[in-house]
Amino acid sequence: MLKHLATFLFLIVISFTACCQRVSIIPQPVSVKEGKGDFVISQKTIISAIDKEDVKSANFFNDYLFKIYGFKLPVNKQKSGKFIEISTRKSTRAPATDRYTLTVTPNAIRLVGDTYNASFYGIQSLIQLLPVQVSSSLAVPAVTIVDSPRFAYRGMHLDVGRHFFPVSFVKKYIDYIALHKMNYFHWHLTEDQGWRMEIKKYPKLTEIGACRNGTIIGHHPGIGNDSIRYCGFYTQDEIKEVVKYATDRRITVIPEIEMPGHAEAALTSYPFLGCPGTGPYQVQQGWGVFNNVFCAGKDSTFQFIQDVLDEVLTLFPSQYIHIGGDESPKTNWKICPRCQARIKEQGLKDEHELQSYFIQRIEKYLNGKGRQIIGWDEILEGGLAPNATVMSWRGEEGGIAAAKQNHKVIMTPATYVYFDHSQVQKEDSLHIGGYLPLEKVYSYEPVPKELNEEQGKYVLGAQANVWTEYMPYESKIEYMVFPRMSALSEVLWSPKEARNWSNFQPRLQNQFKRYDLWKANYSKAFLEGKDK
Ligand code: TNX
Repeated sequence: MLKHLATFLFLIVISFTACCQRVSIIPQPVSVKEGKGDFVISQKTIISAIDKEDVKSANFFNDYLFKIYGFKLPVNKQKSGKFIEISTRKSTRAPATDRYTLTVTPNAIRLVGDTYNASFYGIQSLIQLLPVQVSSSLAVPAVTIVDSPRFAYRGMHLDVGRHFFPVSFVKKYIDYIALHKMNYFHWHLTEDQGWRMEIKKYPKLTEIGACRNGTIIGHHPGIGNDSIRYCGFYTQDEIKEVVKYATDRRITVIPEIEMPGHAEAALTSYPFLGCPGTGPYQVQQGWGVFNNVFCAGKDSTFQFIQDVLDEVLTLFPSQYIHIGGDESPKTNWKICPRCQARIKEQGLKDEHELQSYFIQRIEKYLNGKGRQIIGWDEILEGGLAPNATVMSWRGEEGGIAAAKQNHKVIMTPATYVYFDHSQVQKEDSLHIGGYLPLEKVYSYEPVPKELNEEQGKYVLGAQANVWTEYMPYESKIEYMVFPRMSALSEVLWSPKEARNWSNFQPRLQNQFKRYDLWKANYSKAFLEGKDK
């Protein structure tokens, strides 16, 4: 009883603080100085933006206004009356810091970015200065904000292999990323349970590989199978559309083409890709790790992957291409004469070194095309490819080891940022297992204390992973992602010293109201004090 009373009082205090705080931004900016009075946005307020890129930022703001408040503002080159001015300095000083200054006075709103990205981030702060009550005249509190991100890599991942999500939802997800001032979307496009990207040279990848004949019911290994054919893939035109949509929002899309494991949908489409004597293959209907992986002994496997990557490169301008590398059992390779011959011919010690050979061969190919690879931390086993960036998921150890070898690292440890884990101790809906409450995400420090200052610089940032085995529909993704994504955005953006859990909570109360405005689903575990 006493405990409930305490929670109740705590919530009252929090809502009170939230209601009366004029500036409530997530992620917390570097510097906020509140002024006096308000700038009132009416339907006649002009947005002044000259540069074409700044106009894109103005358009994002306008789209938001329209979607949430039902009106748009005129965008002009001139300033007149009370105006919102967006401009970018295009600072050539290295390194470009993505810093912006947003000044609101009763007469004008001025946003100046050092880079186009920065101006776009300033728009996200401006959006969060808008009232959470819908109205046709919007009071924006006077304030001066000077702000820039702590980490260069602020990412969200989405697995569309286990469950497929249409372009409309992918765009919504990209908007969520943008609204959190995050800048990378890691699109996990191929899996054992479905190949989701059209490849012109290999049409069977989507004719066969994009469909499975059923899906297990319940938690792995399941209490049956629904026997419903489940299909989905993106055409190359759709992919172009998504990449453009993300680019306009200052987000880089990193495609992931999984190898050598998690590839059974590809093997089902083209059985020559597997090891002799293995198979038959099927697009998998349950979850987990499967033995049927790309054969590392055949040159035809590498030719196939290179052909696929050639098409990937034409669609994704990203400097980074994710090649997977995780959870690839060596069972087939151990009995495969072609793989054993490769081990011998290359003077490799074992199948782990064969995996390393596999990844290095692909790295060389992609480096030759001016791109860099990212791989899950298993790519450390058997020797790291010379220029690879490591995504550390099995805890932080992989990231620490890679940074110590002077390799770039993106931290995605399951213990802090796996949003397929539950936010409450007793989660009613199906989930992968594991308990990751909001406060734990908020407490995450991406630079491990095991690294010295120099090594710490190799940590580019972090990312939350959203594996969709138990997220069959869109609102479930939103439920798993919110509000933890808001906590992660602050971990990645705000200065380390500015991060403060008791200061974050009242700001989060406003953020919940924004989720409502967005009509986004979210977990109420924290809001109702049920995540302890
Ligand atoms: C491990 S994280 C995987 C995924 C699963 C996930 C479930 C990683 C690189 N591989 O294939 O979906 O666990 O949490």
